Amino acid sequence: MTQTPFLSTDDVRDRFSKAMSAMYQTEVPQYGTLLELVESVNQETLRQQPELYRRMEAQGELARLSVERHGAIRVGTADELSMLRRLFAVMGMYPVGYYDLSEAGVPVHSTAFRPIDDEALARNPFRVFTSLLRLELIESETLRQRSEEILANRDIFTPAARELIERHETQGGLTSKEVDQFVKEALETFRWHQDATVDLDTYHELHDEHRLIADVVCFRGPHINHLTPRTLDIDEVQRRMPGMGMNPKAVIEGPPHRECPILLRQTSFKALEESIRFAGDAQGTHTARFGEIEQRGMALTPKGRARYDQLLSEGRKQTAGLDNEAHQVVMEEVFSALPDNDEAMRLEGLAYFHYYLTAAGQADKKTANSDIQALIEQGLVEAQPITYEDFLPVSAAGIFQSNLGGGKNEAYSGNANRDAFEEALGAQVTDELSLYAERERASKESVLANFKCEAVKN
Ligand code: OOG
Ligand code: NI
Repeated sequence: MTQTPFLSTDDVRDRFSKAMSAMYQTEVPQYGTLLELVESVNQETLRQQPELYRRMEAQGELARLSVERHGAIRVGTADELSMLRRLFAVMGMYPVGYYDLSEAGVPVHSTAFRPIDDEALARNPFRVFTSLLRLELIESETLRQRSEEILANRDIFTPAARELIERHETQGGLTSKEVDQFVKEALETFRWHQDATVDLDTYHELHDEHRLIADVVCFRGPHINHLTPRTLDIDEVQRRMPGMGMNPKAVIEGPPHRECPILLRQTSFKALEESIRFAGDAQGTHTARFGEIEQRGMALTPKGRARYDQLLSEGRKQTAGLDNEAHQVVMEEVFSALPDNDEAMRLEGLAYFHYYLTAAGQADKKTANSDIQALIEQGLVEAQPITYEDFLPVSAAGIFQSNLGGGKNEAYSGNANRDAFEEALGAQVTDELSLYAERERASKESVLANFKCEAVKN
């Protein structure tokens, strides 16, 4: 057997995400504190819940509990976005999902570059929420042109990064040594810059239109603006943040606490004000970078998602202005309309499940049955909820807003434009729901193949 000289894209992603985490901890020490807090809450939770410990150990989840789940960046042009697509492909990350944030008053639309296969997700689930600034939504013609000119004058990729991306594409991979170089060069794109490319007046003009525009346009690169580890108890981390010197956002976004978690819950410590040197040597500040945590639950079907969206908007009507504790109480009440156990979620077609053979199912040599529910009742098959691997636009908007000083501009809304986004990207985004549906279907098919008929079994 000939050995491929190339490292797997999963290994590239693993090396890159670890290097990115190390860089971000040096750049934003408070993020290191957040990692420590999350780690201690996770350990306590595992000690208090031996069943959770056993399940996570059995699923090989413990070793990667502390690796980051996602980060986020914002870019300014179609060229930057399409080159990022090629850069992320080197790490086995592909655009999944289209998120319209204009609806929430933020002039961007986004996708998540992420691994797609189960094995790739299990190896390292790192993903990057990537937003493209929509200059076409800015009303002022002069500001728009000025932004375009500034953006046209920067290259957010190093020449060596471009060269290695091309090499990956032509030779079909990178050697271990090339990967080390690639990680080093790619990191340059995500680094923080203390020097702005514009003078203080230009910064203020752009900032006054929307802080996000200043954040994207005024710097040499799309600094990583947060990283996000996974927590096993988001409510507890939110409670303890102030005691560790962190200023948490007002409320935890997404669904409330449940016995059977759904989708995604998120919170963050608020972005820090950092000093910047502007062109002409003026000193000023910019607020962009924060730290976030997430807790994931089961992926919902379109029917389940419609229920979620409806309950969320009902909840939001009742929670305006409430602090997190009161907000969560109301949300739990509102969400009690959704069944809180795996079986009901499955039988009502509200969530996606992966079907497995139980030990008895594997040993079985006589059953012939194509009714999955009957097989479950006989103890031959078992269904496990599929974890949601994507993002939620309303939550993302909440995260944006709490870190952008509440900046929200109704004038941007109602402007979803997936076609324009895909044209800028140079590719189509994969529909996230189709991935869960396909995984459920394939698992069902492979389980049922086992119970077809005697002839097949012998
Ligand atoms: C991205 C905000 C969205 C999430 O976790 O929903 C996000 C940004 O602020 O650039 O990261
Ligand atoms: Ni995030």
